[in-house]
Amino acid sequence: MRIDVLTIFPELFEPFVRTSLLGAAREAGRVSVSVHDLRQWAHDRHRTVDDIPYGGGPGMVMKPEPLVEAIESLAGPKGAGRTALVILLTPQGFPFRQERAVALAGESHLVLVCGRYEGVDQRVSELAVDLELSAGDYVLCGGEIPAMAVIEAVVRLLPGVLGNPASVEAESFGTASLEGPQYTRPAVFRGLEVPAVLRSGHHAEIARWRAEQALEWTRRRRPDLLGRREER
Ligand code: JBZ
Repeated sequence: MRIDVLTIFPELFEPFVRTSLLGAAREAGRVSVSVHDLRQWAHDRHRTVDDIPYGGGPGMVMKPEPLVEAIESLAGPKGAGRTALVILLTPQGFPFRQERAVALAGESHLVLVCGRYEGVDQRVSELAVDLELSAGDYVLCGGEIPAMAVIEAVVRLLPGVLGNPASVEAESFGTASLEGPQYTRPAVFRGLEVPAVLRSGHHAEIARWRAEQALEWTRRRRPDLLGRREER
């Protein structure tokens, strides 16, 4: 898979793409990630990428010309014949969920466009963007962190990236319920014991206990996930 990122803060991505699972996936040739400074496509010597909003109001809006030209240079013109999927990260986007990550993992080329300022000129979406996504219901200052969330969620699903595909399986169930508590050694830490059932060696009882704990945590913390099972 090829991933291109368009941002005014390319330096935010450097440690991220070099580290951990993503760094290893790149070195193994499973994915290539290229980060591009949007200001390369600015038209003036001040490298301007924003301007004041029509109709007034606070803040600045991302200008259409650099963005559309950058997207077209990475993905070609929108429409039939474009093989890349161009995604704008914006608070107005569809919420990014696991089912979307699974769909995106089947693409060969993603272009992730990070919004900044108060927003992006609407004509960018109309002329050059295929899909708008949001990371979730909290306020951020730009699309860079959401883009990293998309990259990590998608790359870990690519064949050969996770050493243990069983954890991919387990976590697709994990989108419908939370996992319960996890423990490692020592068996007693500061007076707190690992539950006896986990040390019993009774695999069927362990599985039943884990399922009960998972359901109880999901009821208390994420009842919305239980309602969502039928949606998937
Ligand atoms: C996002 C205009 O740039 C922004 C600002 C906030 C923001 C995004 C882009 S994407 N928040 C989110 O996914 O929540």
